[in-house]
Amino acid sequence: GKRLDGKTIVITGASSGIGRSTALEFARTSPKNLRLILTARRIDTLKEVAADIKKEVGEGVKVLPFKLDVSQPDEVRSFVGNLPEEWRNIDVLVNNAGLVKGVAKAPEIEEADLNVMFATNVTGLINMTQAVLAIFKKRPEGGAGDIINIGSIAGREPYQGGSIYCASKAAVRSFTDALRKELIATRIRVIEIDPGQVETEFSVVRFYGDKSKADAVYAGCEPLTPDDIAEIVVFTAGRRENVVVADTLIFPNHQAGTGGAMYKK
Ligand code: NDP
Ligand code: 8X3
Repeated sequence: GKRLDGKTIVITGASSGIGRSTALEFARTSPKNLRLILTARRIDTLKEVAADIKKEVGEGVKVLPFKLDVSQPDEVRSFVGNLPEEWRNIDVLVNNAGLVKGVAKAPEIEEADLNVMFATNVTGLINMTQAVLAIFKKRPEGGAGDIINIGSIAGREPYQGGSIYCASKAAVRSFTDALRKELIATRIRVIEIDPGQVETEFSVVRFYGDKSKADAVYAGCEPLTPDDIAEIVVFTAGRRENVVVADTLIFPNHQAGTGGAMYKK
């Protein structure tokens, strides 16, 4: 609604799943004067998302597809400076880009998998936050803007075969909580949203592209949809300035945790 009108919003990982749905939901909620900067590695897919937004809400929302690999610190460092001038006054950052690779137990985890999970989910999120905080901090009252971090139930309840992913999401949680304390004297809101099971490309990526293994994860379950999480992201950004939806955990009805805490028909 009105509170979001005129805002400039950056979403990382907007080419798929929760990030893509979040872009569409922002556009639906505030179809006038919004600027959406959609980032991910797959620029062609981002352009498709931009076209989907235009088709659904028309020309009122300005969309900038922008190729950005958050795991590359140099790319993140030059990100804001490489935006066209009228896109730099960022109000909201949605740190959504993230991934899991494999289900190996600790002794067997591939070094490349370990590194890409931390470089994306942790260092990438921190570097993006630093880049955007530089803009937020220039505003009155110590700064203003929203940082919305997508964590996971995995960051609260680690499970076998997910040690690195779970540790990465626990790191997100600690970073987020510390940052909220550091920014207590400002108008910057620091928000964490922790989904449970959502059906996206997440499991396809986890199983290195094996769609049948990914489908088996959701067999007999009714997972959340990415739109379910997108609605909550947009809700938090649309609250009155003094309201911080600091921390949210969202499950589908059959879920109460990780590991065994998933009811399968
Ligand atoms: P998807 O795989 O569908 O989407 C992940 C997005 O992240 C893609 O747009 C992908 O784009 C992007 N991404 C991956 N690596 C990078 C990178 N290095 N730089 C920029 N973008 C990147 O999965 P989800 O939508 O499910 O995941 C979104 C977030 O939600 C993640 O942080 C995930 O951990 C979290 N989450 C997911 C849950 C689930 O059950 N699905 C539950 C809890 C949390 P591209 O490949 O084009 O770069
Ligand atoms: C994704 C949820 O539990 O499959 O963050 O790791 S889980």
